[in-house]
Amino acid sequence: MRHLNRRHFLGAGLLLGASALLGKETPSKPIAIPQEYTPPIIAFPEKKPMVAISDRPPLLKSAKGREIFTQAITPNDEFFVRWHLPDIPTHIDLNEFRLEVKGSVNTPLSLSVDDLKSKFEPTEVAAVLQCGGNSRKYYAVTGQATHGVQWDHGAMGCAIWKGVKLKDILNRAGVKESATWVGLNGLEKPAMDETPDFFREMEIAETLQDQIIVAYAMNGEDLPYLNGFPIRLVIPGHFSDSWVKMLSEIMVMDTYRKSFFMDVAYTVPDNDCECVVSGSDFEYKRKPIATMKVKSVIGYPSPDTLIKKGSRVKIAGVAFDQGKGIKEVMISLDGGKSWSAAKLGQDYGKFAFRPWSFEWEPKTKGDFTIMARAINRIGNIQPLPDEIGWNAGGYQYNAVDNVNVKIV
Ligand SMILES: Nc1nc2c(c(=O)[nH]1)N[C@H]1C(S)=C(S)[C@@H](COP(=O)(O)O)O[C@H]1N2
Ligand SMILES: [Mo]
Repeated sequence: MRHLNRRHFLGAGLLLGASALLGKETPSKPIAIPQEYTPPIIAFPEKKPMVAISDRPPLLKSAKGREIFTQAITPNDEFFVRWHLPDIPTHIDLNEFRLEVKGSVNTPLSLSVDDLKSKFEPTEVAAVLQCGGNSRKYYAVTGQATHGVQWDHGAMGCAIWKGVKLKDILNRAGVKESATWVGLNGLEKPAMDETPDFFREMEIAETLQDQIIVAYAMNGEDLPYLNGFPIRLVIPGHFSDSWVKMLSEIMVMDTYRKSFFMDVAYTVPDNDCECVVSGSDFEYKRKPIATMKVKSVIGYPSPDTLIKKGSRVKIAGVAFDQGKGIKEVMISLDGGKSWSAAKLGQDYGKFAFRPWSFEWEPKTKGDFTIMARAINRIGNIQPLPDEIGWNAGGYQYNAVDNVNVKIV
């Protein structure tokens, strides 16, 4: 088992993503609010030019900004990209690539992508892929910034994933009775010995859920290389840190294996609100982030748009949750005093983006704040920005989105 010095990774490790995993001590309090920085727009293979927050490892978001979130399905060539380790393979030979299923199983398997396509029943699911750190920068509004890549809403997307149920693969291998956990590993290797491997774990019971798939197609095409070609795990309703890309190993285990990305990186306070007093850094008992929280994002208009008085504006966006389904999206044009229901668009299923729209004909000039607030079918509702619980890693941000526009 890889031995990690826990303290070594606290705090600063998350501030700059992978590059900072290699050193640095916990920063002293209070956490500094990061400086604004305008990242370049770079074209990567199979992608439109995208905003490159980092190019090694690639951290890309759509150059359209929030306007990519006016549609239910995010195009592959604009889908965001997030890798932790700089050493991702430069090529993959499908004749050699195998998904190994091993450990506590009766029959270890070594499956090619063709095997997955021809020897298993295919299945499809539309599902939102959202980084646990998505929208993290908006925590700064609370007065206390958080560690990690300061994503706006760009670290999410929704695609139609096609592949094989994880449980079908596990059943084919025959999981032994002693097994309790399943470890999932991607093809990329840590660049240095002291960097943790990107390794995720799931409890056996969780892996048996029907909707979890090993996907070989995204929106009807091969997965883009940067989104995990040739196969990746898809766990609908779950934050994407566990959606292992370039999945090459499924290790069935009798005991839990401690790992950096499970136990330290993507964690929130282990209490009911999953929050702490803002600014209290990482000195709390943690648990891994899991299911997503109800959320909506305004796709159009973008902040600071000038709108002519009397013109017709179609406010539009997307909403989603952990898979209960969106019941309603409410819009406010007066800073939250009154709310009206938006019109919900096409339903791609309970794990997908639910597009919504709201017609507005502004009749007076001045500054307006548009707010959007989603409620799901079990009554979960987005908190207002000043009500959201804070955590040092800046995970699970889901406060009511707002955009300021000017009517002229
Ligand atoms: N192999 C591998 N899989 C991975 C990661 C990684 O670094 N390596 N990052 C995870 C995280 S934290 C996120 S947010 C998603 C990003 O998926 P995307 O690049 O397809 O958008 O991949 C997940 N799967
Ligand atoms: Mo992530």
